[in-house]
Amino acid sequence: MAGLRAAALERIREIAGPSGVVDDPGQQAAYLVDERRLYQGEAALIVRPASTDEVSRILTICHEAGLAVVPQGGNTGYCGAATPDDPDRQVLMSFARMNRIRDVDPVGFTMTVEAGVVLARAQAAAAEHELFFPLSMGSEGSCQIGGNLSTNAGGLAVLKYGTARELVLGLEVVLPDGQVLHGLKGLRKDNTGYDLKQLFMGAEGTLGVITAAVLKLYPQPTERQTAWLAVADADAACRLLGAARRISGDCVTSFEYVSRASLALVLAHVEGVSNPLDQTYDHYVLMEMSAAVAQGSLREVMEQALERGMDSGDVLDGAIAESGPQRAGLWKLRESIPEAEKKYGGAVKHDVSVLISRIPEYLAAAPARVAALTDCYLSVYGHIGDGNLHYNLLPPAGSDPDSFRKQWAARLSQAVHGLAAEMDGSFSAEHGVGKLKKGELQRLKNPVDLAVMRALKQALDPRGIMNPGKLF
Ligand code: 2HG
Ligand code: ZN
Repeated sequence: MAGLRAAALERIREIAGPSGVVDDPGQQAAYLVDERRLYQGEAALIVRPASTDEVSRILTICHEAGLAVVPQGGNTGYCGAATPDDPDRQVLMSFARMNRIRDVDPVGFTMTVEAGVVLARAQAAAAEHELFFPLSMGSEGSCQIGGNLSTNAGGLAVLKYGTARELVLGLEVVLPDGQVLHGLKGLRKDNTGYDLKQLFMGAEGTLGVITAAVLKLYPQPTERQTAWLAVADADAACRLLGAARRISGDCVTSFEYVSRASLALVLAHVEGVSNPLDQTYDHYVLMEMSAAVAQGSLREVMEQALERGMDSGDVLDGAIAESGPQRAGLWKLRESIPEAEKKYGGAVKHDVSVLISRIPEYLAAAPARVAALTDCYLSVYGHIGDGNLHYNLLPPAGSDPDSFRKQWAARLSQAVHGLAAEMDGSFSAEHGVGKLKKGELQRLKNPVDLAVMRALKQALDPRGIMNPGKLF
């Protein structure tokens, strides 16, 4: 068996060629550890195929030889889904060389890209044609489209444009046995049975390998209005969201919540930021509207929404960005919360969702669940326009982050996730399951859902060679 595998690895090397294999231990290191440094991985080989044909030939060999494949994009995931853990059986497949923009269709508003295209490059390629690819997140300078789709990434514009899967019109996928699903027609309508592409998005590489995608593009927004607001409480934030969506004809692109404690972390640990308001408040919202409209008209709409919010008492205070740099400054307050948490010493991170209307209930109930276990510094923020909260728990000031994590992470996460599940929510709204949350998947996912997931895995990957140990 070992001899068969060694011969298979040799054939894979030949297919990828010298530049398609990473042998230097110094270079290997970055592929083998995950973004949050939760997992130190090991692999039999790190291969970087340059084409769908190479991926297909490599998978055919792996399938025959019983080698497993761990797909990896920009390696920015939070749950360890792209880290291999078997030095004899697992081949890490990186998509860094599959980075071609195959086509942009300015009539149909679509773009066909390979899995290894970095998200920011996909955005720029659309912009070259005066079009807009709306998927956007903190890691966009390094995360790749293949990873975005495999994890059904969320990010900062889900409220208006949806999660990654909603931005896809077709996929090219290599199945575990090397066969290729050619789904790049880019049709907007095709009612011919199961929507196969949906199976592979959010599957975290456990059913096959996404090698290319047809993405939906949109008109470029010509105006953006961004406001940093203090709101009375979470109920007020939810009412403001509804009012702003109505008043603007659904131009609210982002609606992000930031608690007093999360802002305090940013102000204490991140360079070049300042509090846009004179006072401090308990609850903030970063609201952005965007549209392709005549210059200035969205500003009036934003002001109208804020005036109404102030009249009703939902909005206590606020500042609207007057320039690009001011807008960037407001976004920096929100986007650098993860960096501030890291500088504080790290957080036990959560990514839960409930119905938007139940966000206040979640926020009211969660502190007691946490406090019943141990004292924590709560850094609560997130995409409340999507019903998604990052309910992050940091060690109290002065205590050691590593021992806090070792002692409490599992129990704290069970409490935070359990509350979301009790409220018919999700324990993982956007970061996925990977290795980190697979126990929680078994504990909290409906057994019928789990049985269907297992049946699909068995049908598509009966030999279990696709990203083993992830999700299940
Ligand atoms: C965000 O919304 C990301 O900034 C990261 O999803 C959240 O670091 C986190 O917990
Ligand atoms: Zn997020």
